[in-house]
Amino acid sequence: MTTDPPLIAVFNGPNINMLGTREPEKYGSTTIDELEALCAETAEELGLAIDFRQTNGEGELITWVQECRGRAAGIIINPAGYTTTSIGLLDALIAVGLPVIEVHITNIHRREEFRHHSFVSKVATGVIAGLGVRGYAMALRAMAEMLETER
Ligand code: DHK
Repeated sequence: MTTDPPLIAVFNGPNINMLGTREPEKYGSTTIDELEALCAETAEELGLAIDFRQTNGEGELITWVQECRGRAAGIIINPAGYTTTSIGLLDALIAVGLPVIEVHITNIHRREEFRHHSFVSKVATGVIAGLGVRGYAMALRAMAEMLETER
C-alpha cells in the first residue's frame, strides 16, 4: 500500500472513449464520463482513490501500467482490443506485481472466437465480463476486499 487512501488505477484500452455511441446494443449507452463518475462514486464509498484513464495507444497503456509500481495498490483494466494481442501489456502487468482485475463490458465468450483468448487473464486475479459498466463497480468492490484481506 503506497498511499492513503489506496490508489486504484482504472485503465481502459482502445475505443472505450467511444462508449455511449459505439454499438450501444452491445456496450450500452453510458458514456466514458459517466463511467468515470460511477467509478469515482464507488471508490469514494469504499475509501479508495482512483486514477481513471483511457488510451488508444498500446505503448501508452504499457507505460501507465509501469508507472503504477510504488504508486498504486491495484489495477483494474479493460484492455479492450489489446486483450487478445498484447504480450507487452501482459509483461508490464507481471512486472509491476500488483493485484489485477480484468473487466470487459461485454461477455467476450459469447462473442466472436477471436475475442475469447486473453493474455491479460494470465496475470489477473479475477475477470468480470458481460455485466456492462456495472462490472467496473464490482471490480472496485472486489479490489477493496482483496486489499483488506492483504493487510
Ligand atoms: C471491449 C473491446 O473494445 C473489445 O475489443 C473486446 C471489450 C471487448 C469489452 O467488452 O469491454 O473484445
